[in-house]
Amino acid sequence: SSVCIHGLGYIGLPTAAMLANYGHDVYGYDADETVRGDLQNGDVHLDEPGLRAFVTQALESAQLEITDEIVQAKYHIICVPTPFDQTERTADLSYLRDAAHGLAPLLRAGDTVILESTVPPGTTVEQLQPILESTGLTAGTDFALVHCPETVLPGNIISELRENDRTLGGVNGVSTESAVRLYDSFVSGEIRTTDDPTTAEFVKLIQNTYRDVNIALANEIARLADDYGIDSREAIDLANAHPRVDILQPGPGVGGHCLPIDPWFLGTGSDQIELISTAREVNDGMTEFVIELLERELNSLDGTKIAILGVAYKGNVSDARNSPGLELARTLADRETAELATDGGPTGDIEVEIHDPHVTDPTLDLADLDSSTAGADALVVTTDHDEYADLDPEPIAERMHEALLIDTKAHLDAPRWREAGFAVRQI
Ligand code: SAJ
Repeated sequence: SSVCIHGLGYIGLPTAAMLANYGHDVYGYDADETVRGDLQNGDVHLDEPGLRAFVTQALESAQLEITDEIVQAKYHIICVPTPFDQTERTADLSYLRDAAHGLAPLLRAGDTVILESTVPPGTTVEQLQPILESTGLTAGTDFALVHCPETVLPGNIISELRENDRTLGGVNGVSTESAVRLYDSFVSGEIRTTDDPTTAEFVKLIQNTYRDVNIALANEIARLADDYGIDSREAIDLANAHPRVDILQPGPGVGGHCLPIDPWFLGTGSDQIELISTAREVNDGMTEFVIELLERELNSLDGTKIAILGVAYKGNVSDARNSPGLELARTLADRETAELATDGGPTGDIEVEIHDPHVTDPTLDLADLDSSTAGADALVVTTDHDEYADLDPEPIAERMHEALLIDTKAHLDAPRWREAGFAVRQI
């Protein structure tokens, strides 16, 4: 079939390439001219394993064409960003509305429109449908309208796109079936359906919320275990041996563009998010817990140098959005300013250096490993990159002022670091 993809980001681009590589005639459109131009030149700038080759294959086969306009197609898939405004506590649906207004004039009877972007419950029916129906066509009778959320894990997008189960909700049975036919052509996982887009939107949100709340439990357990003087990870492992218990791992907080955001989407049309918002606070509060650990070990943070290893939001990715490592760096830096403001002298000065072998963001002041650890009083590992597990502690110990390692991911080989003279604390 012919498919037009609206939005060529982390979801739209792999989906476009996937459909193209499965023989569909795919037209990829992005509102950003630079994104289109780069792709037309064969440049894939998104950092995701295997994506470049996958997209190149689709472009070279000519099954995927990057177009400068939205084109008519049997299927339209909308994969645009839906950022969350933390202060207003609302989702910014302007990209979605723009996409819908662009598509409406081209919509024909018999077409299918699928929304994949993560949205607050009700968006497909309350926001998208009226714009598409302003054409005089009716959803469900003249054209199919469906929400089909994506569930792929960054770092593993291409195989998850093919293998993950999908939940798909159309405005009626005919709509749902039309979308099933398209996803069936490349999805090897199970396709579950509901004839209600709002349910499909809700399912996506509660999946990420479940994970966020579960991690909050793990983080609270870590703080409890600290009070009781026991190892939280050993306790969680033993607890998880029970067939009905499955607690996730504690850490420096929850990052990325999904888990810290999606739970709030549930609260845009309801106030019933007591546990959910508390879980968010527990996870965000891990920054303060790491600082507490630092203060306990160093007595005072005044005049210290802290090296933070890992500003990607999780291991082996380069994405630093909502990253716990960055949040820690910024909180420590803000503390420095606050102290300076109150006592006017340089005594409160905390020097913070950040390091990451994957992140290339030019707006971040990243240091190499040697200079970030030179003279440092503590090393805080906030991301479980493979590279960090292989670090040699000896030369790092020699460079540092105090040999203290706070391993928030329990990722490094603690006995080896202790042997090299480090005091090691894990979350
Ligand atoms: N984390 C922990 N402890 C854990 C697991 C994760 O602290 O035991 C932290 C990570 O370090 C990271 C954050 O949680 O900071 C999120 O990482 P993640 O790997 O759990 O999830 P994401 O954000 O990369 O992707 C999630 C996935 N959702 C679920 O597993 C339910 C993915 O399948 C979704 O497609 C994606 O959100 C999305 O786009 O919504």
